[in-house]
Amino acid sequence: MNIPQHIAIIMDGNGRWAKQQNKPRSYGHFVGTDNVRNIALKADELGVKVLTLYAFSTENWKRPKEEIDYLMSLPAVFFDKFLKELMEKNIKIEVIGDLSVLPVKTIKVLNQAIKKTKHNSGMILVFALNYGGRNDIVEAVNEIIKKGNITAITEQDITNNISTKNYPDVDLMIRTSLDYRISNFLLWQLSYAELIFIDCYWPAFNGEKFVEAIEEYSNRQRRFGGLL
Ligand code: V0D
Repeated sequence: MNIPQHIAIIMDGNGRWAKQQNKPRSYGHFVGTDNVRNIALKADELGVKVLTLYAFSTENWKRPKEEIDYLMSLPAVFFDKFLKELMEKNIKIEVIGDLSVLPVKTIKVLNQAIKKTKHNSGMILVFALNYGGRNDIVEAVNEIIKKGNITAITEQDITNNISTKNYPDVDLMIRTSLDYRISNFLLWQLSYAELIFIDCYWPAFNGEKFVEAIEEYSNRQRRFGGLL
């Protein structure tokens, strides 16, 4: 099996999963948080180098305030339960997106976890928070302009200044719960990625289904490598 170096996941369907069992949306988010741990550990075990998870998009601010407040408490819930385990596995936490407008408490929790795992040399677990793909490209261009004296830029300039500049290109993008959209996730970075859409809500997505997706990726690579 050909293991992708960098996997990106849109963790969709938490609300619908909860509704199916007559539970509040927040319950879906809560179980979804536990599932982040399951999938991250599986990815680590398989030898994935970078796992990028779309946790909160710039469009998610349109949701009811109550739901947003709950979502913003989840990084703390996640680290209280799992930071010890992440340390044991030598996993490094990083974040992409515009954190400046998140609640101060959430920013503090994130910075603490980033700091604590900074010297870990294993898998990098990246959370995309208040992230938008178009904004990521615009910010990269602004970075380039700031460096001054520029009349033309190249693709490499953008690649070198975008939020994922330190990671390998995304090999595989998985979206759960069968919406066939990129939804302003990693636009620049998904140019050559395999896209896999899975008929399963995020809280019900498990290690077995994750491995199946990677097998599908691996088969596509093999067909491509063998020139059809
Ligand atoms: C809800 C499914 C973990 C998607 C997963 C702030 C929607 C559960 C985190 C998390 C969310 C983020 C950063 C970090 C550590 C953990 C998270 C949000 C939503 C939005 F450093 N799960 N999770 N963050 N959900």
